[in-house]
Amino acid sequence: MIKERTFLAIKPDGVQRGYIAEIIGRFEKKGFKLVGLKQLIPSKQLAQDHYGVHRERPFFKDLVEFISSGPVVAMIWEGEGVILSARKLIGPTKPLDAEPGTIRGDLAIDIGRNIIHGSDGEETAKFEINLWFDKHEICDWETSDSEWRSEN
Ligand code: DAT
Ligand code: MG
Repeated sequence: MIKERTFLAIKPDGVQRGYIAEIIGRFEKKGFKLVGLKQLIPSKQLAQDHYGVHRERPFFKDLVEFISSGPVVAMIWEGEGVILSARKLIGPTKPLDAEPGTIRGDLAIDIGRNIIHGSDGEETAKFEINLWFDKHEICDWETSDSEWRSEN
């Protein structure tokens, strides 16, 4: 069985506003499995590498400053379809376009303070997991009720 994994990060605004439990709870309730979790204040270098694709964008400098300005909760979540599903649970980049029920739709207003990051595809997920986590920080485990969750 292929284990699909994605990288999610609660950004400094989500941490400061006290939404760690709220956000983790949404992915737990959905049925995904947490296999990596840590809190850190990212270095500028890490923030730049993470958002490297946006290097040429006018908001890049502010984005890097912001992400490295305070604690981030970095996570790896696992489950079938988790990459796309997490993006749906998060909602679109611009929180005012995000439907109620999504994390950004429920909890944010500002595009520059949209409280959570989620990998946007398979390759990005692999890249981001490797960038943020060492192998030994990833916890391979099976839920005791896994047989009730899926046919795999
Ligand atoms: P997402 O986080 O939904 O994957 P993205 O990859 O396009 O969105 O952009 C990364 C982050 O950069 C986004 O979460 C917030 C910031 N950002 C994107 N577009 C922006 C803009 N027009 N002005 C300010 N910040 C922006
Ligand atoms: Mg993105």
